[in-house]
Amino acid sequence: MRALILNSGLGSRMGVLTSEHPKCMTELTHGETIISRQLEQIQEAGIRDVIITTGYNESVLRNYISSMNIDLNIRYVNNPDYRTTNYIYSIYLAREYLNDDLLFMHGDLVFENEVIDAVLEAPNSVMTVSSTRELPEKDFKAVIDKSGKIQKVGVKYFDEAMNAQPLYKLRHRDWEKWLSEIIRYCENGDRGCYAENALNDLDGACEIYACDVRNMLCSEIDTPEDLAVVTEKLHEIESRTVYIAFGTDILHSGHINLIRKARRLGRLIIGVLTDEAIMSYRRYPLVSYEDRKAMFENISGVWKVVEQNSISHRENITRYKPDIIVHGDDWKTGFQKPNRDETVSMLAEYGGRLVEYPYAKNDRYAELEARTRKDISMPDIRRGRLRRELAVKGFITAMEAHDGLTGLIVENTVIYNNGMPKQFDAMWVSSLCDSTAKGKPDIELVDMTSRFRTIEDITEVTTKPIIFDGDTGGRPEHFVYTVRTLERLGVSMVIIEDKTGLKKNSLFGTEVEQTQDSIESFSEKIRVGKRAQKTKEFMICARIESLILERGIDDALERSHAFVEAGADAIMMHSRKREPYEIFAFLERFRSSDTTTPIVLVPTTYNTIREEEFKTRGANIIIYANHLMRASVPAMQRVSRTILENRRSSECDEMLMPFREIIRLIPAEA
Ligand code: SPV
Ligand code: MG
Repeated sequence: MRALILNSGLGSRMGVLTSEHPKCMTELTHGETIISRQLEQIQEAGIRDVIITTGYNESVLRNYISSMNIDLNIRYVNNPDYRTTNYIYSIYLAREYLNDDLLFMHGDLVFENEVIDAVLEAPNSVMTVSSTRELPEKDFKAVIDKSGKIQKVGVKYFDEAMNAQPLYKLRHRDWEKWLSEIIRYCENGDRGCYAENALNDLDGACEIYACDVRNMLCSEIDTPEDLAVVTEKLHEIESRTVYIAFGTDILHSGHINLIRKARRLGRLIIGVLTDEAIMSYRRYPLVSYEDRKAMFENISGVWKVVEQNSISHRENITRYKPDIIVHGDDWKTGFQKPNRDETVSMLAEYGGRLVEYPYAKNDRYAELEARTRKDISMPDIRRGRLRRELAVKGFITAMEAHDGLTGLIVENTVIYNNGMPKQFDAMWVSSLCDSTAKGKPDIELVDMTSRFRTIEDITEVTTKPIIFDGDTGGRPEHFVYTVRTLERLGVSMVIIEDKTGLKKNSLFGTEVEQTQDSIESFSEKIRVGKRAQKTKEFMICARIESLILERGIDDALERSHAFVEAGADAIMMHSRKREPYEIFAFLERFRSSDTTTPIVLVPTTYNTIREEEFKTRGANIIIYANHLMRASVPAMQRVSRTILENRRSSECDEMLMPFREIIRLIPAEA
């Protein structure tokens, strides 16, 4: 595409303002002239070839443009008869350079960036019109048909006409027709009329549509009064604030393009989503908040970078009252829709507006995201995540996973409540479910090598942090190896319970014989584990069985403090009561002297309490310890029985998920 700017005319209505240079050199704001603004906009649109027709004061204009810092191929075409001819003749003289799609404008036209964006994005040939401005007495008006196509352009049309401005984007096939007519006019000696007269003779054969720019700035400057109006509008445009939020940690060309467009609309504020906000809907960010903030601060043309605490724009709309919010159009549907609706209604309250650009879908971006996911699933990055999530969110939830598939379910299950996403933060690799999956009792019979294999099956296909149920931790000499292997595998936390001898599952409580380890012996195991640990991030959590074995809260508290003293990074207090009171009592008493050590709860039996209440009472990690396993067993039994009863499987259809849906859960190798 090329640009054509017509600058041959005298501009006599500007009076002294054009006595020494052509009208296009009229200053608008601090050093910016009409022509410098147009050329910059053309350059930003990615157009390289510009044809400028000249006449009056040509050398002044050429010297001025050559002093500008722009990177454009400019060809000047002089119209020596500029005093006696109109621009139709200037175009005729330039005809050999106009053999392409064309962005065509008069040299006295000032328009805001959104106008040129709209013109260039239009699929057809277009001319700018305004449906909201009054019809001018002397200037151009366009007659438009029902399909939006322009029928006539001129100063004399008033019926079914709209205010029109001489800014066109012309597809070559349309422009070719108009240019042939211009050539015919000029060769017939008709050089004093508007080029649009030639267009009108084509009777709509040249398909140009109206591009309605409504109240946006798009005005010719003919008089000093016009200049005053335009400069005032430009000041208003320059003081507009534009807001755009980013939850990304990899900047790709799609983001850069969006930023480039956004900053052309006003002073750009970028809202950087906090780690917590990103984790709530997507995944753990690979790059820290501080680094992401710095990344945006270093992009030129960004006015301010601020924090956005949630995926909702609410807080920052209230705080910054941006005139414009920019977003990709992908949020018109899907989980972000309520967020978009909220944004639109908040903007409407004070007259702000939303500008949406087509979402840049690109296989390369998907590949980049897949690679990032791979990176965050690597042990060194994954291991420290639980600590960071605890630091950022203070309260997290974990769901049981016992193989790759259940890992994927925990990884990918997300729900949206009014546009606010919710998902599990971590995975619990339970000894009970790991053993059950192998058809074995939960008595430390499944050896560590097999348990590590389960972890690997899960880590291979997921990214969320893993909390590993280490049973009793075994002998201290063995625990040393377990700790190091878990660290190598990228596990974030091991929980070991203060039992000794043949361990049985805690949900049996006192129905079976179980022995609690002594404080001294278990403290020593914790110390040995902490000494063996190679990385700073790995966590060892002490699980206390006093309430399970009905030894009372005082015993539970004494042990908790002793195990923290021995180096435990967290305490898991277990209970198998249906009522939560002993857990609440423990939380209250423990928190009265220890406000920082994370507390882990497994509310399998006292399951009527919601997460918020545990959080308020001082708990930090809630584990749903066996629910996926318990969901699958009755489903499998029902299907097995139904097939036996019916001697075929069609009765089960309703109970089964088609395999092509199951396969969707499984990511393809990127
Ligand atoms: C497990 O899930 O293996 C546990 C928790 O240890 S519980 O079964 O409640 O003891
Ligand atoms: Mg267990």
